[in-house]
Amino acid sequence: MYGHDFPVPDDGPAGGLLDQVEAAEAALRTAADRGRPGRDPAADTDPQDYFTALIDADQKIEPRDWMPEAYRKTLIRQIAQHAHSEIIGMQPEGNWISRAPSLKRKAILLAKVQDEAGHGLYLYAAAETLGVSRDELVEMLLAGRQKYSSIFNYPTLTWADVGAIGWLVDGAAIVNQVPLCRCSYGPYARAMIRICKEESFHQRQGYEILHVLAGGTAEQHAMAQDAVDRWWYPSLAMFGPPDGDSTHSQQSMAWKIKRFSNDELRQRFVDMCVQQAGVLGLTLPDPDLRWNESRQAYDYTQPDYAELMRVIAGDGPCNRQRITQRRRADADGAWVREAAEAYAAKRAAERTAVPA
Ligand code: BYC
Repeated sequence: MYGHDFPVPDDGPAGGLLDQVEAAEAALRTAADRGRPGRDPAADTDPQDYFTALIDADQKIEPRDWMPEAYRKTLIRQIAQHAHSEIIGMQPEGNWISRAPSLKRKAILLAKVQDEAGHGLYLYAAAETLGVSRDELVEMLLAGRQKYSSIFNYPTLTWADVGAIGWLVDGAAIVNQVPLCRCSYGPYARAMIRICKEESFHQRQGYEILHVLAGGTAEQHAMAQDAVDRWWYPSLAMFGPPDGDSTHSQQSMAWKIKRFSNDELRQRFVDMCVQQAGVLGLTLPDPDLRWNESRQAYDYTQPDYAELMRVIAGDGPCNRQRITQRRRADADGAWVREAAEAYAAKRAAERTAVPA
């Protein structure tokens, strides 16, 4: 199913990561088969104690379970932000659908962008199990009260950017998301398993675009290198602020929502990309990138976190354009929602009508 049609390093792109997704899926089933820690309703167990016991036993918290309000709020924040990112993330790539260089490239890109819409829907559905509606979430995004990933506020200037997004942005997304397949909240973990399997295809399509360009004419090679130069640091910033400045990491890790810190995942991503860049024949734009024998990892230059904070706060190159387009799409789709509601009301009335 995941066969390669071009040369790739042993572990990638996404090769080893997919094995981790399979393992997370197996662990989910084993946990379900093992059964939950017993709870005698008559013994009146403290719900907080039972919640903690479930987390400690690596069981999933399900929508029917009691959960601390702060756990619920954290999940809504993170899952909604993730869903919004998938939907806004359709824009930079959608920008190239009408200009893809061939029919085959266009079909592949269309499929990928449609997948992102699907990911958004799985995630909104997972968030809805926490007692919030999709309409409320969309409203909060449009009003600027919820965020989406910083990365989608950068422009896609050339066709090579579509390749760089696939390789680097989807690559960073997978490194971040594979551990979320083991998240303690069941609906989010299950959505992530499906999403990660599809993301691996996304990463490979980007890698393949860059592979073709890097092996093409001098001009094409330069275009690929320029795209990697522009997307490298924003991709590193996707993992969030450094651990010392991350407000939520500690609590989210204690709840097993996050399994690794922002810096741990960023390092994992850098280590993965160095080898893959070598196969592409492209250079990562960091003169200080070098193997550190004692850490068994690459030393690298951190992204500009002040820039990350500016982009998150709304002042990136494309923030205004992205949110304007999303508001327009929402307004343009109002008639579809109204029609669906009218149809649902009609069907409900038919079901309750007393036959004459
Ligand atoms: N962008 O305490 P921290 C995709 C915010 S879609 C914006 O470390 P946390 C794709 C953070 O929310 C990929 N905001 O937070 C789609 C928090 O804000 P508030 C999207 C960011 O949650 C289409 C504050 O900074 N992936 O791949 O522990 C086409 C402090 O941060 C960012 C996900 O959403 C950022 N980069 O960790 C192609 C993954 N970083 O509300 C591709 C799920 C931080 O407290 N999310 N912030 O003011 C996560 O894993 C975590 O939420 C994060 C942040 C690692 C992102």
